[in-house]
Amino acid sequence: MRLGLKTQGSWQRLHTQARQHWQRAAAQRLRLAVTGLSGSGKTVFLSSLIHHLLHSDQPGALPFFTPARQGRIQAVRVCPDPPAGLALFPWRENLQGLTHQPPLWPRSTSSLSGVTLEIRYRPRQALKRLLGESAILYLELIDYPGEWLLDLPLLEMDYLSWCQFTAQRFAQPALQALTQDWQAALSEVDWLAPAHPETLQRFAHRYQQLLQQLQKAPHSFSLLQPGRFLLPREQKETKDLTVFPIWPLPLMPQARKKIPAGSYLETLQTAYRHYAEQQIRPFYQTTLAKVDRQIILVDLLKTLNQGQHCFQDMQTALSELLRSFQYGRNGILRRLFSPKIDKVLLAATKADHVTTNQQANLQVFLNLMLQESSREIRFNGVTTQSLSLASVRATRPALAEVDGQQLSCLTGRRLSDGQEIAIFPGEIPTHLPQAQDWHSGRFRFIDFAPEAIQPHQSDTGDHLRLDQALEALLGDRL
Ligand SMILES: Nc1nc2c(ncn2[C@@H]2O[C@H](COP(=O)(O)OP(=O)(O)OP(=O)(O)O)[C@@H](O)[C@H]2O)c(=O)[nH]1
Ligand SMILES: [Mg+2]
Repeated sequence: MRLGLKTQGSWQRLHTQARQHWQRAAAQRLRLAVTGLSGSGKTVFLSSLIHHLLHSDQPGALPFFTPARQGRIQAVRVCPDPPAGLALFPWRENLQGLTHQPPLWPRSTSSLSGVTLEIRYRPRQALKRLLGESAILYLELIDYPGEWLLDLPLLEMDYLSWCQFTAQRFAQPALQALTQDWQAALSEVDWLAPAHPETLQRFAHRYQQLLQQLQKAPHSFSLLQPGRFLLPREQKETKDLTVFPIWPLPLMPQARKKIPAGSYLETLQTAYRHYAEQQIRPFYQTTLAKVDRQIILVDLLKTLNQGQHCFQDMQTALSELLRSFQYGRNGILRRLFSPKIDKVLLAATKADHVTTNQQANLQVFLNLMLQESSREIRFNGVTTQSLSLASVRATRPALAEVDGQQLSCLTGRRLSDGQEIAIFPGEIPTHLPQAQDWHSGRFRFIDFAPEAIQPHQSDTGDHLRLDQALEALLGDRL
């Protein structure tokens, strides 16, 4: 059938419009969730990723990130407006710190922020007909205090269930002795009596102090809730927060309905609900519910330093909070309206704290720690990968001669005093250590000050495998 000229023109227009719609829809927005507990390296990872992507159009940048290696990245810039409703992630300040002399790590994060990167690239040959000669991917990144993640499981529990859950945790041998004073204080109050605001404030303050003590070394527990109690008391989110668990609970479970009006228990229940709905849920919905890809950052060296209880607690915390994310396969429409995470990268951070020959072991150890969680994720048809990385290097490999033998060691500036040192950081186990191995003082990893990153280029010597992480997370979308 032959089309008239007019019809042919309309058809052409329709076709072009359809292609433009497709180009807009096909993509080109990707939200990456950077998930990790406090101190796992989220802010450093984000800052470094922004720095290296901004310079990824230079020859030789990010060699294991295919679009960069193939020279298909045309230009990357930071959009002036952050993702809706968020303050701008302080990427400039963080990068100034890392290029400063002496370089500085960014401060621990105390509020929510975000940034969108606009990546202009030449699509792969196979996608050129669909996307045109040049396309844009908007990459949305969000940063938040790691402690906030710890509260996600509270969205699935009511107050009394949370009390029961915490009571069980505090009864565990590692926590029993540390929390016995708190448990004794709880039994001095009749929680069904009319509530006095000062008593509630006093207990809230005491509970906050307890959580902060449990978070610090040598205890180093991770699963501490409410997570906002781990932030300074002055902060507006925690100032008047009176969310703490109580037990024993005389009303469990039959008489849940008979809680006296105006009692401590009723007031605490209301405060808990309010906290979950006004603070946790909005954080979850605006930042975590609509993500496409996820990187889970884990500081394994901290667990090796602190021992078995720290390892197990971090493992539980991560597996609890990962349940809150939506995993599954994305069709094009789902990707636009209710995306699910379709790819997850597990990353052991601070890989520059171990010698080169131990970095593969770090990855093996990470897989052991997260094997159950990643199995759950894969059950949803989601691909998982793992690696060990350093977003910013703080050490250099060196060889030392001991008793005529050449041994691998590391050199760098110790964070605590800025001294240049050389150390043998020890080996990373490739199976879960036995109880006796944890107590042998075998692991003593220390923190290093960062090395300055090149301010105007993406230098492969400034990171370890950041390009491989980008390949796993974005390679198929560019
Ligand atoms: N050597 C080395 N140290 C790192 C690296 N990334 C992070 N660190 C160290 O880990 C610390 C914490 O990193 P952050 O990025 O601030 O951690 P975070 O996950 O953002 O922590 P919160 O903001 O508290 O949730 C830094 O101050 C560094 O000491 C890395 O790639 N290499
Ligand atoms: Mg941070």
